[in-house]
Amino acid sequence: MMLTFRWFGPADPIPLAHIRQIPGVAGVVSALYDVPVGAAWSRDGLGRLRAQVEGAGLRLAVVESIPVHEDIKLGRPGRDRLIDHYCESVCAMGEVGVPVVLCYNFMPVFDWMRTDLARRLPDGSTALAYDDGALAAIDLSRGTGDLPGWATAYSAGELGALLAAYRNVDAERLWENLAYFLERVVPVAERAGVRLAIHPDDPPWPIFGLPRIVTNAAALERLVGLVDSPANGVTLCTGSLGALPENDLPAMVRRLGAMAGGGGGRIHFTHCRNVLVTGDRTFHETPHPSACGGVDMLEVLRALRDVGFAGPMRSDHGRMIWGETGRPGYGLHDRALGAMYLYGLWEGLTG
Ligand code: DNO
Repeated sequence: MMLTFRWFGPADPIPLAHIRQIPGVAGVVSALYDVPVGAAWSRDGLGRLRAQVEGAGLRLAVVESIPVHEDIKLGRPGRDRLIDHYCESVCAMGEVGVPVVLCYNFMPVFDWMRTDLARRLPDGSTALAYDDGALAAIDLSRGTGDLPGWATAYSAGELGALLAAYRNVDAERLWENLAYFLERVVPVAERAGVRLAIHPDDPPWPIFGLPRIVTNAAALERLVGLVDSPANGVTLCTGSLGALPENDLPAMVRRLGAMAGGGGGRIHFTHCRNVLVTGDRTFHETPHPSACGGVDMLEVLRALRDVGFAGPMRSDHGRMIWGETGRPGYGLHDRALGAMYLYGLWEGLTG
């Protein structure tokens, strides 16, 4: 297992030098944030990113994400050209010469979604929270505003048109469009030495009437079966999948991990964070340890150890603690504490 840390490129207020000071962290998870969605990534751009990361004594381990253009998810006529661009980006990843994992998602319109970016926890820290009732009160007629996590911000008009286009795309159509995409991209990834790792939908249920399909064990198994190649794998995100209490995370790890695909089977990347479910489709994020939330992190890591997981792992969303401000979920302090916790668990499990 390689412990990694997400870095949002040169604009990230957290310097690589600070990331390097977290014991055990050897790899960086990053992306080219200035390339518009749908355009091909250049080898030069990725090469510069790699050089920057390596110059700080770290390795570029994961590209998270190359966003998938909405026209691909919608199955619109222009998708072939966009898929070609995607394949070019994947080739560029292969050509920069480091074995890399590509984390991407197939969530319509919105990436991860929260309804409260600063829920105050009893210890005085703040954390990200989601409440289905509060979601219903969000006024999309004003565009995407400053909700979290999105590769693209949409004006009111753009968002309205996009939501209207999705009225013809139900869950099965979205699966078809995902299969169409993977049938074309996976062979390219295989040749390029890149491992695709889809990120589960977060939260793992439909929002704003839009389908969300990568939500549970059956969906992850269907996904890897769409194109049966070791290059077609998943990001095991404990926080996303853990928001549904019926999701048995260690069991998922054991099933996907037992499939052919190298150490860890089809699990190519792990996002570890913890959530506490407090009601129906209502949860907030917590510190990483098992005792703090509903995810039994020790059992998840034990299962990963048992299936020989050898890929990158990162601590995911942290709380804001010790007065830190900045990008919700992506401060330094609590993610560093999470990384230390994961490092310690792994050391205990692997001796
Ligand atoms: C949230 C992240 C996601 C993830 C994308 C991958 O914090 O885990 O935004 O990067 O879904 O495409």
